[in-house]
Amino acid sequence: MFRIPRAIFFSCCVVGMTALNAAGGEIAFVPVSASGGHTITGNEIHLANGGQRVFLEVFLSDWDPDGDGTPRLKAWQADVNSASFSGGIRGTLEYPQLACEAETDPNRYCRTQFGGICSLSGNACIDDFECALSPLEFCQGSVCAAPLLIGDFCGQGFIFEGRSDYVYLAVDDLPAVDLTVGKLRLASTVLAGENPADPHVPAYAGTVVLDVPIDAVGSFDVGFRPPPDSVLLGEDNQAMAGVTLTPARITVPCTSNADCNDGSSCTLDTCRTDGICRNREIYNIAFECCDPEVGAICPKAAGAAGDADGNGTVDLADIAQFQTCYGALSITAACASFDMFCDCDITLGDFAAVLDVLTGP
Ligand SMILES: [Ca+2]
Ligand SMILES: [Ca+2]
Ligand SMILES: [Ca+2]
Ligand SMILES: [Ca+2]
Repeated sequence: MFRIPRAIFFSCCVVGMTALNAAGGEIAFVPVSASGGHTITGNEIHLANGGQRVFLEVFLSDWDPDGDGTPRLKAWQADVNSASFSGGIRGTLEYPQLACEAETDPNRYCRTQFGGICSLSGNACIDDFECALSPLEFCQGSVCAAPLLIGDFCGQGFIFEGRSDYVYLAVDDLPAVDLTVGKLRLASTVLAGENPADPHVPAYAGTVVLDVPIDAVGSFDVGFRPPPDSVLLGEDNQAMAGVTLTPARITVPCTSNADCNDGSSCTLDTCRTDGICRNREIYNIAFECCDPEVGAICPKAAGAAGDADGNGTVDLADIAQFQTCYGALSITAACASFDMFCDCDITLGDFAAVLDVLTGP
């Protein structure tokens, strides 16, 4: 489905040729506002504290970096990756449910979407007909059309088509916001042939709203799922190669050392004066390992992982040695090569990892 980026093959040998075939394109998250104190620098927003609602915008750019008019943008999809919503020190980002009543607020404007949540069953839905648990059940998250039903909500993501910097402002398109349970996906395709050329400035494609919990601490990177979930499509219906997916970073400062507890006894947790947590290892990672539960330190294996007898292969002789190390209360130098996760124990998990590196009979 994807064109092979030729630049990869040439870049090793022909310096200066790479630009000719260099793929471009970027789907970027840009923080634009928050409900409380904050500062924004590029793709990063520093909140004064947790308990805020943050607005991020999706921008598309640079799909024709050499400006020769091709490729043009037929369709795009930006699929939010929620994997890092709990990637800070503490707290989990959440999608809010924005009420429908503020239709006049451009920051809450509901737009075409292709997935919601049934009000009673919680099942994914497109329209009310798919929510048949009771005659009262309806599809939440569909377009907020009158009459509003109690509890109906607009999306936590929307596309404000009227903005002057909207990527498909001048052409007919089919914008869509997918609010299927646990998912948020923005997309659009042009209707007929008028694929826009690269305007050489970032073009707005949609808005995503996230709630940062009151007790949140640390940095959360909010990005996009890799292709084929997040793509730019050219006029040839092919996904453009080499598109950069740029996440936004939401940072909430710490106020005490306790705020910075990373759950590991192998690190010393301190809150710096600038509100950034520092989690410094209490052991020498070059020569030692550490048990994060109790902070016990043990020697690190000198040789290759799994190769207890040091003969250069991981084979059945090493497996036989494993049995004498399994479950041992202290890790000897001979057994250290089996501590595959450098956490100062020899467990079945280590055994499975040793099997993965088995190189001989
Ligand atoms: Ca081009
Ligand atoms: Ca720690
Ligand atoms: Ca060996
Ligand atoms: Ca281990």
